[in-house]
Amino acid sequence: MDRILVIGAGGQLGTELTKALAQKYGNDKIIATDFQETAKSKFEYCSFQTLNVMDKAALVNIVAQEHITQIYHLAAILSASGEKNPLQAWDLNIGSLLNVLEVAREYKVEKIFWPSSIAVFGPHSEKQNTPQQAYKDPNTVYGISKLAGEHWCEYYFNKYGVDVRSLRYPGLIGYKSMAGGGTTDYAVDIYHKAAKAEKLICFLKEDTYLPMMYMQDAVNATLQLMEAPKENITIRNSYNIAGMSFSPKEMHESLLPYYPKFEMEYQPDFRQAIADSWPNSIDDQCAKKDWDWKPAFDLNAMTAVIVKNLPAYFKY
Ligand code: AKB
Repeated sequence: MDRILVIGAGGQLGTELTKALAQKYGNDKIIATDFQETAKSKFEYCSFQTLNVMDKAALVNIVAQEHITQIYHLAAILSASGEKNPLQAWDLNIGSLLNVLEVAREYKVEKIFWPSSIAVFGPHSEKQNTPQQAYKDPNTVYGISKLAGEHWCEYYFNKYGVDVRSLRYPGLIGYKSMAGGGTTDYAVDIYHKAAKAEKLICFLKEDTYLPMMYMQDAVNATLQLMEAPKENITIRNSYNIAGMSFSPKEMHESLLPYYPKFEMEYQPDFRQAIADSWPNSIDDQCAKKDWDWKPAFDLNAMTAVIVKNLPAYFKY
């Protein structure tokens, strides 16, 4: 019987992935955790506990007591926040992953999911359709920690047989929670500003192309990867996945049919250099081949859904 632990459930991805896992496996099979007690209000439909994943004894307790069979470890400090406190970002991103991998090994947890990111690529990686095996020279602490984490995942699989699976997410965009501390956050904020009839001061230049993905595609990709037969998983560090690629200017244009007066002003800050070091677009043929990955949303389809749902969801 599956018993699923979600760590960092209160975050942008966790909020939607936890719900999808509950729909798939049943509310009573899910234990949502977050280090913030305030996240509890999001999880009335399943069990919730506060957990600081850096506290290994507390993690062991939950895994042993709840007979956990799968862990989704989503807690991380993202790219922009990481640059403000690099050592803390390294400690949390790598320390927490090692806690999870060790607990998985010791307690024979059947499957682990851990998110990586397009941030593993760097200024010398191919920019267009960046391949799975592209040269990687990340220059943010977040990217460095994700690349090191990918190697740790592969190590635990090869050495101990821990079935850990991973995706290199692009910027994730949804309407059910705010993004927090990333370089792609403008692409979430933009919908809020438009809905509130406010101007967006965009921290990237208008022609900065980045790989992005609608949240529903990200959730589906995660569930698909985790359900795939073990023998199909040929990539044990982390899979490239692609959804769409666009610039802030194109995003603005996609919103104008709904909000003709919506304005953007461009004031690039330190996040521009991070964005410039990342790919413009991603080649995901390994994910397509190994577990049949296919995204459903492009920019206009995503905008149509978000514009329809976000204002009511946030009571604007
Ligand atoms: C970030 O911008 O840091 C994240 C990511 C691309 O991993 N959204």
